[in-house]
Amino acid sequence: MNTLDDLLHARTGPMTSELVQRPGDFGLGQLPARLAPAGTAKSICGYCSTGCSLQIHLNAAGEAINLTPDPDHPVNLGMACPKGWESLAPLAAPDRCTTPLLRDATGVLQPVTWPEALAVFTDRLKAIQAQHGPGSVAVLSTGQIMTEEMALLGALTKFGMGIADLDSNTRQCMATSHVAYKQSYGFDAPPFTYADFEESDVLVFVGANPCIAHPIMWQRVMRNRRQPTLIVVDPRRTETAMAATLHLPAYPKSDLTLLYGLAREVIRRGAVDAAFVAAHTTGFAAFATFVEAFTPARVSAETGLSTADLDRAAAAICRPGARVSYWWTMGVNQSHQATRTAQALINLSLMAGQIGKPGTGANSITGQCNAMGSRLFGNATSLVGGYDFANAAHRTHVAGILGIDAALIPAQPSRAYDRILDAVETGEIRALWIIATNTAHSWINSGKFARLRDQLDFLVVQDMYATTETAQQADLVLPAAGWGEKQGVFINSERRLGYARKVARAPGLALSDFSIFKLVAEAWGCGPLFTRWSSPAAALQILKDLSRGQPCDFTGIRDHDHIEEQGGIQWPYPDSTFCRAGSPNPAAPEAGFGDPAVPPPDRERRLFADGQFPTPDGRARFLFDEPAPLPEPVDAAYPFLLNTGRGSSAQWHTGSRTDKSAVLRQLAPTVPWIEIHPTDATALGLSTGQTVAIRSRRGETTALAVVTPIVQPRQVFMPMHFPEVNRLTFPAYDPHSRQPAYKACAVSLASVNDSSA
Ligand SMILES: Nc1nc2c(c(=O)[nH]1)N[C@H]1C(S)=C(S)[C@@H](COP(=O)(O)OP(=O)(O)OC[C@H]3O[C@@H](n4cnc5c(=O)[nH]c(N)nc54)[C@H](O)[C@@H]3O)O[C@H]1N2
Ligand SMILES: Nc1nc2c(c(=O)[nH]1)N[C@H]1C(S)=C(S)[C@@H](COP(=O)(O)OP(=O)(O)OC[C@H]3O[C@@H](n4cnc5c(=O)[nH]c(N)nc54)[C@H](O)[C@@H]3O)O[C@H]1N2
Ligand code: SF4
Ligand SMILES: [Mo]
Repeated sequence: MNTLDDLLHARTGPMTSELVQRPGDFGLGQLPARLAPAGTAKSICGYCSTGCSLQIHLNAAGEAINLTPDPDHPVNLGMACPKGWESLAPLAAPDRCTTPLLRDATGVLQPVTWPEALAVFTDRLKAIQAQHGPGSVAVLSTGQIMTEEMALLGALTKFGMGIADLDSNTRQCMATSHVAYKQSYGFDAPPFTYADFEESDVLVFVGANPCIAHPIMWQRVMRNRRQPTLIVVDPRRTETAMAATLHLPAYPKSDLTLLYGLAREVIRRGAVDAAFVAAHTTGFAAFATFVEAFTPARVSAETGLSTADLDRAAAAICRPGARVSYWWTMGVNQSHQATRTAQALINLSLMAGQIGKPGTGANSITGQCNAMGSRLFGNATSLVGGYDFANAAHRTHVAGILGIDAALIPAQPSRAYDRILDAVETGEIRALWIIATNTAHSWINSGKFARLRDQLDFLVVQDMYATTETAQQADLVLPAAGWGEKQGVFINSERRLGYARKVARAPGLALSDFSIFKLVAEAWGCGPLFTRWSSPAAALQILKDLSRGQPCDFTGIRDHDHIEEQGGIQWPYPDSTFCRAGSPNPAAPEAGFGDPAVPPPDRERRLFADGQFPTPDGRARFLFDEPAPLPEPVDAAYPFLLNTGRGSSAQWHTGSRTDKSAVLRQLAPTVPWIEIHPTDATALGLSTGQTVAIRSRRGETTALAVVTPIVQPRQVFMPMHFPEVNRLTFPAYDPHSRQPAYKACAVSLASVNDSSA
């Protein structure tokens, strides 16, 4: 099982026929004749956390030739954004990494065989561990591989290879939501379902630009027939803000003050749900006293918003009988007080009893396709399955399920990403294995990572492409299959497990991450620990066992096919409640599945309808702190505040996938740009299309000026899709989540005389 020969044969052998539905299942008449697919397969999109389902059109060999959005899926209802439509293009890119690559003595990456690559991998990493201790090797992973893969990686590295430090790009993205929910609700449990977009009377978006970053979620907002009030808190007048009833362009990172001021208004206007607060929460009295200081005058002075706008916002969220929902993304999570800001939104929803009912909730929108999977099963911050490393009973329980010695499980979580890099700087960590993330581009203050490269004795990068900024610096590159070339589960923003299918062959010698991890386990000598992890399908059964009894319990899911048949399945989905009700035999996990006597569960469900939270006392907590000043405020030398984020719906992060699509390349600029307010542009003598030099205390770069009132005066915005951006950013972190505060640093601007260009 799972030898290299097996894996390579499986990869090159015929596409499995179960992928292909009968041609008659597909509405052929609706398609242009040239597609004439032999059948279709469904697969969940591998970009953002919306989790749209795509119908992949297959040729007679079962290989993908095109796709259309799935009309039957409860998430996207037949829609997809440009990235989803273009999902197949990156697979065929000419720069796919098709063979392991090893840097030779002259510094050139040269093709090697898998056995050679695995031997170098284990020999080098074991030698480094032998010389400097097991903690001298660390891993940086991702929210963009399958749940089964990230769980196997977490188990392999921590329990098999003795690696204590395994973090991922989820730190850059969702760490704040994870910590905020865990502290407030007792578990990382986003309570909502996408139907809440349609069932809300007042939707408050804070630091979220779904028009660009989650376009299909935004389509769900547009389907709301309740004439909703849309409030958007964002220093920029984004596409989302333009569509709002009320745009609150609060000064960057003044959200905490604003939200405490709104909480004060909820109390003052008598909109507190006293019965809910008394029965289901703790800490409200102290919170109510705390927010008294956040008077409209103070909030107006510190946020730059008018008291009239504050009054409008307060009136909207306090409207009697209105269903109010709060939605946040990176404008909140990437802040120096991110966790408390997220909790300020949670507090607003708790105090008004706006949770567990249609159209309510304090709802974190996830970023990557499987950031939710990594939050539950990544084995970084929480022990795999949402347990605690520090809890001995949890370690024993997880060890029992995995059939390993509990002593193999470390008693503390991984160090956070920034602290892993700090440990590289001090020489404590000497080797990194980076999987499905492009650290050299996406990490904050990237100049530091560039300098650290020389401190590393060994850098392994596992990616679809050897051309990323990070892979170019590697000593060893392991070629990975991408979305569409392997199968497994993604968990979307509304806790829905979705199944992504294999519909294409990986090029050359590229292998799925799952297969690579299995090969590493064998080469390392810890393969027997992972015998049960024989395939993604087998791994899903292990994940089910890990989830049992947890708030995320999905033991009622049968297998991958069950997930697909149901149009995805939201957790919780315990076997006791749904599929196995009436099944007398808990020892036979398959018993009772599909029992016609058991009604199917609702396709959309939300959490906390009963007011019970998974804290020890069953109550949610009010958590708060004093607002603190910006880590790097503007001054005379650096008078502009730089904000960064998503530039267009056609660009994904560091561009390693989306840049490969000729269609997507036409939908957005391919060079860095910077949004500048007209007043500032005039003062600097700049007009749109001219080159501007941007300097921070960390680095400098140039970009094309886009003169626009989208940004406020003295604020500028750059899309994160160009590596230049993180040369500028200031390395500040939220103290609870250690998430980088990418969205506020001080820069200076100057017009570049480009008459020579
Ligand atoms: N097209 C596309 N879609 C994506 C992605 C992509 O790369 N491309 N990435 C995915 C991922 S991983 C993520 S995490 C999400 C991110 O999704 P979003 O968070 O919606 O996107 P961002 O543009 O990073 O940030 C959202 C907004 O926060 C605002 N903001 C900045 N500072 C503040 C502040 O202090 N307060 C407030 N209230 N707002 C502030 C910014 O002006 C910006 O408009 O998108 C996902 N979807
Ligand atoms: N300035 C600034 N910086 C930011 C942000 C910001 O708002 N501003 N946002 C941050 C956020 S929220 C995020 S999520 C990060 C994202 O930052 P990254 O994770 O660095 O960005 P990606 O381009 O998505 O990188 C994913 C890599 O995985 C590879 N890959 C894709 N699929 C697979 C697979 O199945 N297997 C393997 N092995 N490789 C695969 C891709 O080729 C790509 O190189 O950026 C962060 N950086
Ligand atoms: S909205 Fe997200 S999940 Fe849907 S098609 Fe676009 S990138 Fe894919
Ligand atoms: Mo993200």
